Amino acid sequence: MPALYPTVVSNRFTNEIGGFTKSFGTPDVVIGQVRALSVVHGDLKELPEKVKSYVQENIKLCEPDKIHICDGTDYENQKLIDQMLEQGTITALSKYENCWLARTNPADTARVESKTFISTEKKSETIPTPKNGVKGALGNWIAPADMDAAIKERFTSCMIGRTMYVVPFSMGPIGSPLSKIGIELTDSPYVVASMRIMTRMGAPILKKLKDDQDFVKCLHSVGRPSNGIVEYPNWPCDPERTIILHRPKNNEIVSYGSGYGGNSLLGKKCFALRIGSTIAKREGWLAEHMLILGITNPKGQKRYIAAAFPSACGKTNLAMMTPSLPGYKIECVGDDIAWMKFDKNGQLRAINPENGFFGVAPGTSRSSNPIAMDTIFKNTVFTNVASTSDGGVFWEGMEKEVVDNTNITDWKGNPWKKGQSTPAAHPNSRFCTPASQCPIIDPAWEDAEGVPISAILFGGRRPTGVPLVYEARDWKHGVFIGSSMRSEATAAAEYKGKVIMHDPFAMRPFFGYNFGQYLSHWLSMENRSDKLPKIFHVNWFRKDSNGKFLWPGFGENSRVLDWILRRLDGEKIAQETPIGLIPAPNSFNLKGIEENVNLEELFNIPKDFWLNEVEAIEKYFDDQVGKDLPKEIVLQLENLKKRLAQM
Ligand code: GTP
Ligand code: SPV
Ligand code: MN
Repeated sequence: MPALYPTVVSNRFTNEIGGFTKSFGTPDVVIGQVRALSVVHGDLKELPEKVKSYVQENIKLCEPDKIHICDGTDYENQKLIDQMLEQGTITALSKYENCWLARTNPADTARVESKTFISTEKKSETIPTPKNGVKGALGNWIAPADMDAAIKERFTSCMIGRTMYVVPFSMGPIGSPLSKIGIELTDSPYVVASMRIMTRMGAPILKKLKDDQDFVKCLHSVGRPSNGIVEYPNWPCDPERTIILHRPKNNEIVSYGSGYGGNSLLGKKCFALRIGSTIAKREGWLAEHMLILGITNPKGQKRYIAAAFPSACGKTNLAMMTPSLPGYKIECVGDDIAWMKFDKNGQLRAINPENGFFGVAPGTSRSSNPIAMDTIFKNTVFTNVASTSDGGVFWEGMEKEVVDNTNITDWKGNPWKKGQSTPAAHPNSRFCTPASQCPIIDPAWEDAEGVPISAILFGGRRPTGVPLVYEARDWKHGVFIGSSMRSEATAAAEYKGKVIMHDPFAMRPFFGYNFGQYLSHWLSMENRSDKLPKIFHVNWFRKDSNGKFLWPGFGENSRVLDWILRRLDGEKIAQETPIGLIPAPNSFNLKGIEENVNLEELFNIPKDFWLNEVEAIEKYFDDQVGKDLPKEIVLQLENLKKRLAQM
């Protein structure tokens, strides 16, 4: 029987997560004295030794009232759902099967890059040294002692009155040589329910984990505001003191103050990308912000492509695309993250370390992404979308899919009318849904060896100047293209306005170590294989002078993939330009949409634009990367300049 803690430590603490409204001071706990606590689910004694000490250490720090070791069962999930319904964290969406809607505190709706830090002994291990007087924009560093202090200040006693959930999870198929295990400790049932969708979570992971085996340590608390006032009892958080910390040396993540997305589902950006990229560097592979898709051409030949686009720039859409070109078939392996490694034959292989999709809701519709629409209406947690009076969901882009006369309630819980100036759904509202439900999930998506990658795509939102597709001249040029990526800011992070930001490899918010060294690591891949994937850059978002998209996008992007696959086959359908290879005249398949597409404008490469672009890239490298920039990249930039000058 679990030993119940008899009384609350101090009556300055009120207990339940939602009811915490009073101020509180330092708890009356003697350091080193572990409060008796009740283990409400699972058995602490049965945890692998290293997990046990990690849990005990953090029980001491956070002082939860209860411990719940997650087994990942339906029964457990139902209990969590019931509890969240009771606390108002979620509401039921009666129109669908096992679907739920969470509305967050409006101050907690996206990743917070500015509060995300990597901790290493030396700052230069984390970020390149910017030019004098320039603020670094390739990640934030924190000294180890400051990280310790930040944790102590925020986590001491932060779980009094709460349950600490112990969430064992695997990134990647359980048992794959490419997979890694993590343990997330969290006080958020929403995080537990979401981690169960996004990762392989529960008892089988603990069974796999040996006593002395290492795992990625993930500590998370939604936090408590220091003034003691929880403004949204259904969504406790502490936006003012939110901080997301990583210590690569210890494979350690510590996240405080936010319950949302990449801030709290620690398997995703924190583990699979930031810590993941540092492990990948050590072990000689790549952890990337990329979708993975399988594509079969009309001849029946199947290949796999990985693509890196910044947040909210079309990864999920491309990964689930319904091709408009007859005879093509797309299957989905993953929509956000790829772990890639060259096998002993020099073939690059990729796994999707995730188990679900945490996808942008607005813009997802029958016409733009029918596959996503066929995936998400069961067993899904929606966050910050609008709801309808018939128990369904709504967001911008779903106008044609709601029945007339249904009333809409916006993401904040207020009545909403069509045509209103504020959006119904938050622009970064999301669905969290099991990947296995995707009707076009690839048969090999859980293959332990990973799928073979034939091409890598980079891309972003470029309203001007950047053609629909161009091909890198070789691997080094491809790495340069990745390093010089730029894209319009989106709602997935805290940036405002349509500013064009540098986002190398779509990884700017996710580098786990110095970007200059990351580039060297990418360049070094050339020594690992004589059959490197071809690299391309794509841009679905070029606009005409009226601000209208020049390219229909979505399913029509299959035409771009068609050209790419034919290039992989060695077809002579490319012409040289200063920036890379673009389709030769009449080689790009426009059949059926010739009328609506201005190919000339789509592939135009304006010299002035590119001279400015090169200047901006050069300044960025000078300002931000300095002496850490590999000389191969400097050379690539020089060569591009020369080619442009001759244009
Ligand atoms: P994260 O989950 O944040 O990493 O985003 P993502 O890269 O998966 O982007 P997603 O596929 O969710 O698309 C984000 C937005 O871009 C949605 O509003 C889409 O409708 C829109 N979008 C995606 N593909 C296209 C396209 O080909 N053309 C246009 N015009 N918009 C697109
Ligand atoms: C992104 O921002 O790239 C996302 C959402 O996929 S989050 O998980 O919040 O990082
Ligand atoms: Mn996505």
